[in-house]
Amino acid sequence: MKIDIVTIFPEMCAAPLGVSIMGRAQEKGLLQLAVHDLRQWTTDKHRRVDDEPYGGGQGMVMTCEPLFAAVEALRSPDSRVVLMTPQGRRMDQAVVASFTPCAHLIILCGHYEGIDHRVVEALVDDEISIGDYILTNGAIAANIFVDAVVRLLPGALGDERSAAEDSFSEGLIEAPCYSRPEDFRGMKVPDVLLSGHHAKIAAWKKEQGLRRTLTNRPDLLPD
Ligand code: JDE
Repeated sequence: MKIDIVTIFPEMCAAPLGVSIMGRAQEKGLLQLAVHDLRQWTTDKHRRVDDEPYGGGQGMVMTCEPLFAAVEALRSPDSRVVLMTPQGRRMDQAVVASFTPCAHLIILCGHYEGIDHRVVEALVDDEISIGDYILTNGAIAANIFVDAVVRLLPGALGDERSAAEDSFSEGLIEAPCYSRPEDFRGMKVPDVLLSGHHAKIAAWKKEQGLRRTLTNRPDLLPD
């Protein structure tokens, strides 16, 4: 997968996406990532990417010119253009998985109060929000989106277990987990996990998963 991120803060994506599993995905050739400074597509001497809103209102608006120039320079017939904005469709694991077949993503990072709507209408395929809160900068949201998509690419995890087995893929939260020591400052690992009784362990995990889902994420349970 090829991903181009367009932002006024390229350092905020280059560093986090250059290490760990995202860094390795690039070394393995699974991901071709490039982070671009939106200001390179400005033409005025102040390199402006924002202006006041028509009709008045709070804050500044990201203007058309640099964003159109960026997308026109980067796109190919198979690119999908994604805008990170709190006004977008809320991302979850199903939304993330829907992007894994894409050959090329161009990710525009929203900033300021808004983005000129002609960009959304003419260029953007998907407006994506990572959640119902406001960040200072869409580049932070882009890191989260890219990480979630790229870890699903075959070979990215290089891990014994597949991404398909993870929490959320089955619609519930998983059971709590424990490792050594059996007794830490008097806090003990549940006996069943030490029993070696696989059927009992499976039943316990299922029950605990349901219990945790009920307390932490009742919204995930079917009515
Ligand atoms: C992305 N979830 C949250 C913020 C913004 C008031 C102030 C600022 C037009 O694009 C944006 C992008 C962002 C940064 O991204 C997020 C985000 N997923 O906050 C604003 C909106 N209203 C606008």
